[in-house]
Amino acid sequence: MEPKVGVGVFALNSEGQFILGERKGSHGAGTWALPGGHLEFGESFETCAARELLEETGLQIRNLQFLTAVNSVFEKEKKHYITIFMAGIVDAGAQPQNLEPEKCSGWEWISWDELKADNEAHMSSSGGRNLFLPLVELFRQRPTFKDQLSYV
Ligand code: 8DG
Ligand code: MG
Ligand code: MG
Repeated sequence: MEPKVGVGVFALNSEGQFILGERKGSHGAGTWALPGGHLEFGESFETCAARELLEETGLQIRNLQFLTAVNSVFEKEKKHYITIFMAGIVDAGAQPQNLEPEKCSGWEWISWDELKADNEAHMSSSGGRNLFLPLVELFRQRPTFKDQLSYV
């Protein structure tokens, strides 16, 4: 089997927070991930990010920019994904709806610092959210990623 391409979206509000949800029903169930999904044939990263965000949350996004990519091998599930991380801005006050409740237990706003603290707590077995593997790898690759989120 060949690796697949997933797109994860930082949907930022005016306070620099973004949306995170707990995955349900597929690989990574019980872990917290950004909205996103598979890149379809012929699609741009921007189109995929906007489409998946709209399908999953009802939110529109603008100023989409490419951030970075990570390589994730899900050993147990025998899956291999390249994740493209994109970031963009949602309208002030806009709120996500949980439009795919079979796949996500609900959306919450979170900041980079909170997410980082959660990841560190979880890694040292002292609470915190269990993050979806591509996000854990993003922290490994770019611990100081916050700067790149604030320029969007
Ligand atoms: P789709 O069929 O609508 O395209 O996909 P989905 O139902 O939204 O599936 P998903 O599990 O949310 O996303 C598709 C795959 O993308 C997922 O199996 C793993 C991969 N993926 C990454 N990184 C990320 C990420 O940060 N967020 C999300 N949601 N998916 C990601 O590799
Ligand atoms: Mg999805
Ligand atoms: Mg989807």
